[in-house]
Amino acid sequence: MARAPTSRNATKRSPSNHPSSTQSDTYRGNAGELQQQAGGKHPVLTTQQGIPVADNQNSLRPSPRGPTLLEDFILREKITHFDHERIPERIVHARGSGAHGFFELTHSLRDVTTARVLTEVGVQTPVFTRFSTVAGGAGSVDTPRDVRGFAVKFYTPEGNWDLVGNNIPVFFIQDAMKFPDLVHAVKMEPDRGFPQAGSAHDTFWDFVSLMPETLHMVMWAMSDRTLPRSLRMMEGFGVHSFRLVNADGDSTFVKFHWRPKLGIQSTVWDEALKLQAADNDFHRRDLFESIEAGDFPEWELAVQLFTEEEAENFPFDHLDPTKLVPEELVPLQVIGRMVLNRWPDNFFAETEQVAFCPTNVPPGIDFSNDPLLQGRLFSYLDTQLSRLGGPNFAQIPINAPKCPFHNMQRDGQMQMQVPKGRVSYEPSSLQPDTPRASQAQGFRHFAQVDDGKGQGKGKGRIRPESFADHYSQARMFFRSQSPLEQSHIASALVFELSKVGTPHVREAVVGHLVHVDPALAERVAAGLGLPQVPAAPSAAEPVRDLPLSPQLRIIDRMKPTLQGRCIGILVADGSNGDTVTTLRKALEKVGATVKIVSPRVGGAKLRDGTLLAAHGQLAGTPSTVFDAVVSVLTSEMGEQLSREAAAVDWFRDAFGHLKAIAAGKGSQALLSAAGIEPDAGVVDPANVQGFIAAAQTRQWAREPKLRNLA
Ligand code: HDE
Repeated sequence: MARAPTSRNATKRSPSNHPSSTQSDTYRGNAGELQQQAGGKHPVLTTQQGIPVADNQNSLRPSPRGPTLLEDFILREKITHFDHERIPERIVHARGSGAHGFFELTHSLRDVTTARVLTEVGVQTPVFTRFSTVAGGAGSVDTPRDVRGFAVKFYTPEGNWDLVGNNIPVFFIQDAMKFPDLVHAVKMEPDRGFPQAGSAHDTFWDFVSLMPETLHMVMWAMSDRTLPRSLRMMEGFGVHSFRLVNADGDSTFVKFHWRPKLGIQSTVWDEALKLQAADNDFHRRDLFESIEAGDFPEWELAVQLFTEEEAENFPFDHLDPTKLVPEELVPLQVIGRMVLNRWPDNFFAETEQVAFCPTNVPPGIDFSNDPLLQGRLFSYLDTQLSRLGGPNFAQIPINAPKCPFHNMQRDGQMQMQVPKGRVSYEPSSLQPDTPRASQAQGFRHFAQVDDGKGQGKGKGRIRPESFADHYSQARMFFRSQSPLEQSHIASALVFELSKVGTPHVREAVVGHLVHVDPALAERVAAGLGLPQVPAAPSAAEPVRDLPLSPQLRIIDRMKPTLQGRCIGILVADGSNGDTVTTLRKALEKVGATVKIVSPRVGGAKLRDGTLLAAHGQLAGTPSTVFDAVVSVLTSEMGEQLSREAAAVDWFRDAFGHLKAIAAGKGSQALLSAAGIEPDAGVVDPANVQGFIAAAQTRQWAREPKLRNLA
């Protein structure tokens, strides 16, 4: 007979380290409304079958030191469920963070579409948005150099619309056929199982060197776009051309853009590297904290609209996903805003189980013939079937439409619905309330007439001639960047290719760069220590100098604001509380979040004897997690901390990452130990306005003095 531990054990040890069923609760009522008599607040623990559990600490044994009995259905159910807790992670975009919110239309597109989500101004459509990195596994860090996914599920009154985009407006490849190859090349190498979450390895660059169509996106991937400061400071793009279709059946092409209210901003490379150690969850935490604080992330939705005829005159083929439509060619029109205002209740149920499918489009939104998009229309539903285990994943609450839905699809694993009646087919005459297709409301595909271009020989595995120019837009992107951003791209290429062990791969990539920009190729070749610039491969099309597009830069588009930014104030025993309070109030007034850092998390005993609690301990809260830093220290504490690496690094990194620093006399020993030669971005804490002005940007002028960029 199974027995609970003896009361001797229970009284000798605390229940938490040797819990005992001698404290077991008593119950009344049936399983549906079980109440504990003791305490009264907690519902009674039950099995999945609703059987009340008396002891959640000890498995069933014939004697205290005997084996566990198979009869223990409670243990078996608990362990079995646990054994099956994981589902396959996404093949790409496994690491992600999501949030709920709404989309509000501010400008109707009634002329060009019937989709109500894009025609009814002022209506708030619920959304769930998931941001992700691409290459890393679900448990990888938030801040590697990587493209970010930007996927939005709109729960519209006409069914779900999934706009599954990225933070870069072009893609690596032109045809879905190459996607498995691209992903296999970028993910960890199959024999060694590394590197995790990064493209700086041989197989990725081998693929690049053999697939010149990747070059345009490679320029973006090597730019600061892949080092976002925050998910809230990223742009998003639908990438492909989609169609909008109006009531007359006319089609207009559309490109979708998300533009962050806080402006676009990135980190610098050294900072991104150190963030991987400082906080694995840097972006997830930032999104969570901003929503918890009521400082809701917001984006504008903008569109580029163009007709088939206009597209004919573009100096590129808009159906080629390695090409973008410059804003200077087709301006952006802002049509609405998205606000994320609610963190999911449960990560797994929502962020993990959300299943985006580019095929989810309401009537009035349609696809283009972009061959990459066409492949995606197949892939996502297919992947969800294996990831979520069967055809009923649309019934999972995060995936279910919020409008009514009815059809004759039946049964299958995990069916949650209980359809009534005898009719599960159509047409039928037996049941008047069965669903029927509607010509008036139903989705109608745009009646495209195949233009037949390039198809003269009939069916075939054909790539259009108009997709042949792989370098002109890569050049346009690179040359549109500011000199510093160009240096960042060159340095990123040197960094990544330096991690490539195979010399011919390095050289082949540099050969392609000659087509992008010969000076870039020279810089990268020099950075790699190549004796000479390798010869460029032959290009299918002559490279053209397209008009530049300054809108593609980031640095000079950073918004001069402290809203959404976080300032760290370092204090220690003896710090002047008045200085801290004045700064804190001024910074919070202009929208910054302020966090106190101290050698001990319990806080610092200020000069007036009060205790100032800290948000973080110095060693665990490096300056990488802040946008600008302040230190308010006595000279004595400054001296003492100047002998501690964490404190010295706090300043060295803040300076190296081009951040504003407010540091008074007491911090001089630390500044010296960090080798900082004060510049315009280093001010006295008493100069509050000066600090605010400096903290609203990065000290770009500092960068060339600090590191040898390629
Ligand atoms: Fe994806 N992609 N993709 N992709 N993608 C997936 O779907 C795929 C592409 C993007 O937060 C997978 O549910 C193919 C472009 C995002 O859940 C998979 C091709 C763009 C997410 C898949 C592409 C994206 C995915 C993996 C080429 C930007 C994460 C698990 C034909 C416009 C969505 C899953 C989330 C996820 C396939 C290309 C964006 C395997 C075959 C281009 C943001 O189905």
